[in-house]
Amino acid sequence: MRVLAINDISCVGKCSLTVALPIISASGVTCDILPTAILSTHTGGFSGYTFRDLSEDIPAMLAQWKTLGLQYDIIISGYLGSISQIEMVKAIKRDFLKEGGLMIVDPVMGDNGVLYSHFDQKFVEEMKGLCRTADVIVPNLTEACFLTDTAFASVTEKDYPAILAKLKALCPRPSVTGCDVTGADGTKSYVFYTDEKGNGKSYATQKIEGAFHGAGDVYASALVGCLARGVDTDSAVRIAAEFTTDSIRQTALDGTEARYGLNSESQMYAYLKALDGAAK
Ligand code: PXL
Repeated sequence: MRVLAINDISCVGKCSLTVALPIISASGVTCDILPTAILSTHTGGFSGYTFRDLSEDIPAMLAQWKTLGLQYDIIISGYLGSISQIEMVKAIKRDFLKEGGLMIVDPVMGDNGVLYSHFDQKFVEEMKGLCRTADVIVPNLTEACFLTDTAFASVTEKDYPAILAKLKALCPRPSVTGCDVTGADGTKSYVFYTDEKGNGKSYATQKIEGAFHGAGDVYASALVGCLARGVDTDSAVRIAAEFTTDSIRQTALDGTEARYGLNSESQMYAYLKALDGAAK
């Protein structure tokens, strides 16, 4: 089983490839990487970071890979620094995804209702196009709103199923994270998702107050790890969501700054045990 993770390298801050590579590899499959950019830190909560766009290097890298005949069972794309990189990912899918392979798009664009630095509405429109080429997409609620032209500020918990249904017009198997629902027993954080048969479902974990950077990357990477090991969607969503929540809980206990990312390292063993129990 061979996975390709297309994402940036943010050297500090534990997101994108510094999260995807360890989690997907530990899941027991080969994880090759295509770095889209190298940043000294990620862009959320840091200033003065360096940002080297690697777009110019990528065609020659892909040309060499073609000579090797590389083909992937799963391709996951994450942070893309420009519209031309979105086009590049579409071409990589055409050239490097095996027949019957899985294209997974994490439409990394924003959080808490706002787009990250460097992104605008034009990028959102292009990202909708990339999502249309995917089998699975893993937006957070903010990204799901941008992809479905929904005003984030006016979203209530009653709207989540409709947002999921709208995303299905883009891609058959969306999974939306960070959907908070408050009930008598407190607030829960739901993933609203669609299984292999097209059924809309949800899975709840405990809501831990605060904004935690890199949570989407941990979730997407664990989901890919599970799917790569042949785990069914229901179990994959459950295992990835619990791993992410456990990592957030530990980070909150540690009291580290949110911008330095999640302590998912401490939860890796539990994640792998759950994965091993569910893997075919
Ligand atoms: O975690 C998402 C992400 C990935 N890559 C870069 C980012 C962010 C979020 O801020 O800045 C460079």
